Amino acid sequence: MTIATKEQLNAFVTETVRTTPVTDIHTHLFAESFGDLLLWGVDELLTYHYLIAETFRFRPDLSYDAFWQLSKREQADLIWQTLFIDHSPYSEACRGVVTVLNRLGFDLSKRDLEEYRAYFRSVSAGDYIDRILKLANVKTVVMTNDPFDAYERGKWDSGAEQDPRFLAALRIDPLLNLWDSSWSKLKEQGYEVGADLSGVTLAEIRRFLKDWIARMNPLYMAVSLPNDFAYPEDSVRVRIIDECIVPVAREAGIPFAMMIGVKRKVNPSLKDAGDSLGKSDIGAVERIVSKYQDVKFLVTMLSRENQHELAVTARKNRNLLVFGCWWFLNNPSLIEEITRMRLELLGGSVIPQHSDCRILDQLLYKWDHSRAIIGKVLCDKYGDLFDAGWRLEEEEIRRDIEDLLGGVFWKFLGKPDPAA
Ligand code: RAT
Ligand code: ZN
Repeated sequence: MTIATKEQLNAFVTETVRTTPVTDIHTHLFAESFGDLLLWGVDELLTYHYLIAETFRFRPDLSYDAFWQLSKREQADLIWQTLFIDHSPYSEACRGVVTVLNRLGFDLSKRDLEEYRAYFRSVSAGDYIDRILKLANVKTVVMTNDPFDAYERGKWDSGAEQDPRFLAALRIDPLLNLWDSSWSKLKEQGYEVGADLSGVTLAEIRRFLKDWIARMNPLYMAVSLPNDFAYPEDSVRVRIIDECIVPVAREAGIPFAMMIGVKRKVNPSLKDAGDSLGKSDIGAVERIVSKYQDVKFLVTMLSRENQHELAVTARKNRNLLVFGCWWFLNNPSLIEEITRMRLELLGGSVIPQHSDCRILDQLLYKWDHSRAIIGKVLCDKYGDLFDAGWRLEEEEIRRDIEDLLGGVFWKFLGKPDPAA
């Protein structure tokens, strides 16, 4: 049906973005068979590392050690008191908790943490996964799977049943960022590697990658890279990229995802909350994607300052797909600015968002909040077309939104959307 008025247009776009199921291309969530690797519930929500960093800002009296010695429940109590009771929770990470509790139907007027806890004690992980995926309208979740983590490896070894809603991504940070310590872990897994990359080491790294690809069937290989990531460069990292990651990605027909711009551990006392960001050299991205035009690259960058040049680089290289507003960019003002700019430069050939959820429940807020902004930006974009005399069919808008919320990803992979 053709859309006749601006009011109709806005209502249709908003509703379609709200109700279209999502493929969430990067999370830290796990299927139920991974046991306690899947985090969920109110104490996990409150102890999300984003909230830990915010809590310390209000508590100069609190020592890092004292905090880390508390039980998870005690940490959650302290964070709740500091960020939700002593102050109003309007930072994005705090607002997220409020959205989640509200969407679960809790009475927020009482602010009674014990009541929320009682609910989580009464529900099973399996039922809760079903409830959250349905409420968040997420059809597929891409996990972050680390073959260097012995605990996670144990889960893969146990041959647990696969849940088709949770798909794998092979994460290789230790290989590219911590070779000095990770080579011995490869050796323990039976690969003939040496610290200096000599002999059969590079072939053995390729064998390691191929073995894990066969085992996990990952949609892509991924790494987070520091803000000073350079390419080309005379370094272990770049040799492994050139001689192992690229050829294996090519052979397996899967993309290499680069998440660029992290400064790890600027405050180690904060643990996971102690990482920061820095502006990166877009030239490194430009050079690697244009050198390997037969390899697909998914790229997200952490610094706001890199966003425009990243979008322009994607215009020049069709093997580069830009995705998500990552981590410190996952805030409404920045999502709006970045999404607007990307749609203006790239049309719909982009993945506007991923959730990066670490806790299952967060799917509710990360997607609610992002959908509202994507919807708003699209209303403006279609509205501009409408003003210029372009009339749209509902079917065309539905197609575009399905693409943005998953279709673009699956087409880039060259695979059918398994949940379609
Ligand atoms: O967003 C986060 O929670 C970060 O801690 C990281 O996990 C980041 O997203 C990453 O994948 O390295
Ligand atoms: Zn992440």
